[in-house]
Amino acid sequence: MKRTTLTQFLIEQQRKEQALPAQLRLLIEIVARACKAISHTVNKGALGGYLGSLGTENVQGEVQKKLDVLANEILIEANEWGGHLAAMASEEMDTIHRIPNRYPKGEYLLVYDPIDGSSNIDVDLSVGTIFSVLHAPEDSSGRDVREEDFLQPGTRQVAAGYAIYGPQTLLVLSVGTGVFEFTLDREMGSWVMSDERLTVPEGQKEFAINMSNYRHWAPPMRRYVDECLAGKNGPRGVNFNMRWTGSMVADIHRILKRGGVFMYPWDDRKPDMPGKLRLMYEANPMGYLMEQAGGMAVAGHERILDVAPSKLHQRVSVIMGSRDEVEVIAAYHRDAASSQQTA
Ligand code: P6P
Repeated sequence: MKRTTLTQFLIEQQRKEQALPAQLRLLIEIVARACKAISHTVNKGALGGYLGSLGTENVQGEVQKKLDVLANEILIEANEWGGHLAAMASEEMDTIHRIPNRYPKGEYLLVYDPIDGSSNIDVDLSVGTIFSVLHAPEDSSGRDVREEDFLQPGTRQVAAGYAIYGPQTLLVLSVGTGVFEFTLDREMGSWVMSDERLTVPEGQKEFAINMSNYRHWAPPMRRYVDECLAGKNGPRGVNFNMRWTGSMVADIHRILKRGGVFMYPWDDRKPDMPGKLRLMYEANPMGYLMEQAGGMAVAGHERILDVAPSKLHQRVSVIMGSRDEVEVIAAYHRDAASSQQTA
């Protein structure tokens, strides 16, 4: 069967859908090529000497794995010369990385998590790279890009995607015309389309959350999970299943393919923080993909893509997946918010 490669797909998007300016097409090709290099490194594991930690911490205060830093460097080296970017930002860098003056600057901003779920690397569980693409502000062309140029709501994304390094290496991508999946053909070294116009199935009863945090959640979150656990004898009248991989990319990919809901909500361990996951390079790109696939993504009851960022590494509560289940959870959060107001 003739398969469509990523390059053919991107050219068709450029021709048919006018969804893809040349610089954005180049950006995606380059990120996809960098993800091939990251996949090669991840798959080497101990044989490449890339497992384990560096003993350093990133801006999040998290221990950096060797692969976190290496993947970040691969993405910088792959992207900074191409003339498609004005700047880059990453979970692994305190602030933005401007394109060096020796290279031409482009009109896009790339923000990414080079290896999400890196704690899984040493135990051979799936990890991934998550990326989001924004336009650099019009007025930034004549000046140095600033951090606040990145602080755009998720609705302004022009493309987003992830690579998942698992039993297969996949690239899942949207440029605003639906979600498409490509599988890395290692012999040919090319990305080959393996699924198109993904849609998040509804009516699926599988939830993903770290249950060990149960006692720390807000009441609407506990209400939803209690009802899932009550199963067919409870108010939902049906049994649920649970999955939690500790790797957002793996959980989100499963939900994009077979439905369900992913939750990392606010909890009282750090009450001043809205959640654990980062808005700019985890929640926004994954929320964009979920919506492009007919799913839904909220922070409590607010649409994640409407959240106005105030800091590059800000965190957010994340609930996303099948529209029917996310709507139930959002309704419980609205009920709780309105009863608080009337109390
Ligand atoms: P916990 C990985 O560190 C990550 O950022 C996401 O990929 C994942 O969903 C979550 O954190 C796991 O968090 O608290 O269950 O270890």
